[in-house]
Amino acid sequence: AEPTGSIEVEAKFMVGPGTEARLVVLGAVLAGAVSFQDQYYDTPDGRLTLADHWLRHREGAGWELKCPPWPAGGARDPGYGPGATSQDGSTRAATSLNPGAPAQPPGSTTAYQELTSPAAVVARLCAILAVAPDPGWACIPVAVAGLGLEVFAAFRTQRRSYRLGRLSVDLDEADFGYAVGEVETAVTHPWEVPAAQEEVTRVGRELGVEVTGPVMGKMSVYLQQYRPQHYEELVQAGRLVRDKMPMGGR
Ligand code: V4E
Repeated sequence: AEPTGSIEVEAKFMVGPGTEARLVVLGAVLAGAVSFQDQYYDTPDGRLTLADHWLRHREGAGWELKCPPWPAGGARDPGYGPGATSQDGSTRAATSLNPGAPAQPPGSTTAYQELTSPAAVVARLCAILAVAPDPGWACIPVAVAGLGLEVFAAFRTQRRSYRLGRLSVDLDEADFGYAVGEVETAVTHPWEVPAAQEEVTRVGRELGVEVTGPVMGKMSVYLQQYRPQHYEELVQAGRLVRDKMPMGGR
């Protein structure tokens, strides 16, 4: 099937004191500075996130579901099946509606679909949770309540967004004391993902402070701090990479 909406290809990098100057040298233009609160939802036993599905309500943007963009082994699978390897050498496997499928390797680039249409979000949630959709679940808050989803993470981000050609670069500072950068681009088709990954990786390397390991996302750091058991389960399931760099190390 045609993908619903675009696929967001992202690489995280570690922000340092020189990052904004480097952005300007590369010709990036500040597109805006915003602050927003995110609330992430899951079942009490974490079945959405264990299936690599990230449902959030973002202030100013509304409901969004970040999820793997292609069904495992689907016609448009861009060759990420078992055996394909990514730049960090980890096995990259297609994720899918199958909650047991391997995650995309955390810590390198990621490619996620961002569903916002209520019908698409609710259909995907029901598929993952193996629940028959209720005709009354046309709006997301009603479905969220009906599915028994609860907030498991809530934090505020201050974001400075730069435009760099067809890339966007976000410099994020979360209210629990973690800063991270993200280079992002959007593609329409799965086969465009590898070239986009190369590009966001290259620019992320140019902008970021050099680090030896993968750069943690805000969620990894948040869960490690506030939800250590959920964090541990996600690491075990291969959905998050273990944080080897405690925040004091910045
Ligand atoms: C997809 C995902 C999560 C949801 C949050 O996504 P993230 O890109 O980290 O946050 P943010 O605020 O920058 O979202 P944006 O505004 O760009 O839409 S939490 C964990 N994941 C999976 C994941 C992963 N496995 N590895 C890495 C490096 N990032 C995310």
